[in-house]
Formats: sequence, structure tokens, C-alpha cells
Amino acid sequence: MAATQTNRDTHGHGRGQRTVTAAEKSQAREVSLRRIGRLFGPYRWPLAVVTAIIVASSLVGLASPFLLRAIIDTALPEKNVQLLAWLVLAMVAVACSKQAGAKEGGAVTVQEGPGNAFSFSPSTVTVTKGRTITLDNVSNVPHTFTVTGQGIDLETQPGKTSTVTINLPPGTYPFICRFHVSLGMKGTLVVR
Ligand SMILES: [Cu+2]
Repeated sequence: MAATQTNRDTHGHGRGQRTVTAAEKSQAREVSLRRIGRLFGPYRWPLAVVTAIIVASSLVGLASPFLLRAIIDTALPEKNVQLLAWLVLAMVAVACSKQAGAKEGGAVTVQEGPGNAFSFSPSTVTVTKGRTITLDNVSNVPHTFTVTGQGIDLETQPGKTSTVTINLPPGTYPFICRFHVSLGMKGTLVVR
């Protein structure tokens, strides 16, 4: 099946009876997508399966393991180099989009008690609404992350990280450590 397809392609190059229109020329310039599409023609079914896998796995955030399995189960036994390359590309794309998503999520980490000082670092924290702050208690004693009157009051333990999701309306809020506010352990939360 694969060999037949290869022969047909080889003969096709020798025919040379196609007239080249301006539209086709411009198409050729666009990385000749149609030719790439034709390459994948015989593999429509596996491609459809892979596409379905990509869509489904994107939804559950497990794209790379699924694609790996697709490579092992489908592409490798058929020695299908094009499909293999396609799958690898898809994995790279998934990895990139995941990274972009993480960046957009704006992972914000606030250290509590660096050098056993009674302070937050940074002391001014800016997040978009709905984002999560990671509190990293790097000191030897418990602290809190408290936005008084806003329902945010989290006790953190030495050497542990805790997370708090900020669902406050946009604005500027003072936050404190309840245990050490008298020692100046406080900061400012900006929600955008
Ligand atoms: Cu404290």
C-alpha cells in the first residue's frame, strides 16, 4: 500500500501536463499547503483519529501522553515518517501552548519571612482577578496571609507553600500577617 503510493507520486512528477495558473502560483508560495494536504491524503483516517485525540486530550490537559501513544501505536508500526513528524509537531505545539497558558496565568509567588525577617517579599503584589498567589513560608515560624474584611485569611507553615486564589474586585487592598503585623509584616495587594 505504501509502496504503491510512492510509485504513483514518482510518476506524477514526470507528467508535466498541468497548466500553472496565477492562482496556483500564489498557492505555491503559501508553502504549498495543498501538496502537504495531498501527502496526508492516504492517511486521512489516522489523521482524523489523531485530530480527535488532540482535541480530546487538550480538553483534559493530557495531550502529550496521548500523542506519545499515537506515535507508538500508529506511526511507528506503519513506518509513517510524515505522520510521525506531524505528531511530533503537534506535541511541540501542545507544549508551547501549555507554557503560554502558564505565563498568562501569571504564577505569582510571595515569600513570607525571607531571612527570618517579618516581611513579605515582594510586599506589593499585583494579580489579575481570579489568579492564584503561592505563599512560600521560607521562615522558621508560622505566618498568615490576611486581607482583612475580604474573606482571605490563610495560615502558612514554616517551609511549606500554600495557595490562595484572588477573586476580589479590581482595587488595592492592604494585606497583613496577623501574627506579626505589629512588627511591620504587611503589604499591598493590587487586583486588576
Ligand atoms: Cu508573620
